Amino acid sequence: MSSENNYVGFLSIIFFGIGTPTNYINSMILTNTKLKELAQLAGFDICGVTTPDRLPESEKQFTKWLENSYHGQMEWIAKNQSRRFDPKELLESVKSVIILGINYYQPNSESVPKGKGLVSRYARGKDYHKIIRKKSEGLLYRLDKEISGDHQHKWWVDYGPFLERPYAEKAGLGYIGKNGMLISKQFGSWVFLSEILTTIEIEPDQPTDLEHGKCGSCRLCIDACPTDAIVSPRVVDSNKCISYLTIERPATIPDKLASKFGAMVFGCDGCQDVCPHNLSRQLSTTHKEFDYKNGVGEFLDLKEVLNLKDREAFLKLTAGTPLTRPKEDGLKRNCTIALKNEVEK
Ligand code: B12
Ligand code: SF4
Ligand code: SF4
Repeated sequence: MSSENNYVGFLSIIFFGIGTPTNYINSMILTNTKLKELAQLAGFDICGVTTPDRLPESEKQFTKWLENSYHGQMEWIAKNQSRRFDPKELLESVKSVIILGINYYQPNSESVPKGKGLVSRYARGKDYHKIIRKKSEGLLYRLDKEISGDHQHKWWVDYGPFLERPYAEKAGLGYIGKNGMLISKQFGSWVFLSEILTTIEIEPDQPTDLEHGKCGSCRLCIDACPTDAIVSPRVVDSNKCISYLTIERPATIPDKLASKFGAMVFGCDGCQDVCPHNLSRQLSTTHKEFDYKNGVGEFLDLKEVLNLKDREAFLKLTAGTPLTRPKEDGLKRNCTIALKNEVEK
């Protein structure tokens, strides 16, 4: 649901301790408890820490995923592989990997009104990249005040060449379910992830004790996926995934797949909606920025979108939200599909 097209731009705003030759960096220690306190003050709901080791199993799975072309036309994800696999290539003297999470859950209405298209939960309010960027800057400011001496950080949300879910699992934030989602103990899978790589030493968390259980024999998400995109546990074929097809704007969407979108016009929550770990944990977000009232909302009026006159009108509707991503023609294509699906229901 993201691209590294914007990666350079995003990197340029990454806070990066300036001009300290790596070999002069002092060893700095921060307690795990203090970090979590600072993360909470900065507005993050969950936080975990791990060491910057490589993750051979995840590397293997990622490589296999690319070999199977499950990334579709997201060519950017096949780049920077060595950096993606090794945090030290992203920050040479990295000592700790901090993973942060924010709950964005909000309930759905009982049904989709006629003539409307459904927007997935994560995209109803403001664009999370911007919101998390502000919170990350706030946390870095607090860290810099707390720890004296020279230290360096690099941080991303989503865009970076970084395996967010596997490191989140290793940092004890939750476990990766058969739907591929990182499922936290506190909020289920309705969390955005982001990370800070830092030269500060922080006592790591342990991979989760999984007190909230694993998938076991459950396969509700696999069976519920309208397009059979979960091809095996933890493996999603983007070519079939409604999220990819409606957000990343691939050149063509086969009719056979489009007919399974139902009313979805941006993203898809199907494999999360059915997860029993979510049902018992979903709590409405306390971050008003993600609230549907502060963005495009839960539904789009299909005809209104199709009648948008130009780019300016498109931006008036979508600016500051994730819905700018498929551009005007992509969003219109999605709405055309939803309208056709409504007629053929
Ligand atoms: C590309 C991408 C997509 C693509 C591909 C999805 C996919 N499953 O890979 C598309 C566009 C389809 C997509 C869709 C969505 N995405 Co997306 N996406 C990403 C992105 C940018 C990269 C993910 C990636 O590397 N995929 C490649 C696969 C191979 O890697 P992976 O899914 O992380 O899987 C690893 C583990 O499962 C691991 N693994 C470890 N042990 C084992 C063992 C076995 C046996 C196996 C098989 C695998 C395995 O191997 C894999 C590789 O390391 C991340 C951000 C990031 N930088 O990580 C966000 C991210 C994963 N997306 C996110 C979200 C919210 C979504 C959607 C829910 C959006 C929506 N509502 O429409 C859907 C969910 C679809 C789904 N079920 O995964 C969140 C997930 C948060 C969470 N709690 O998990 C992320 C982390 C963004 C963020 N910063 O919050 N996404
Ligand atoms: S996001 Fe939707 S289409 Fe993609 S794997 Fe989940 S249920 Fe299937
Ligand atoms: S729906 Fe079932 S199989 Fe899928 S992630 Fe949740 S617990 Fe695991």
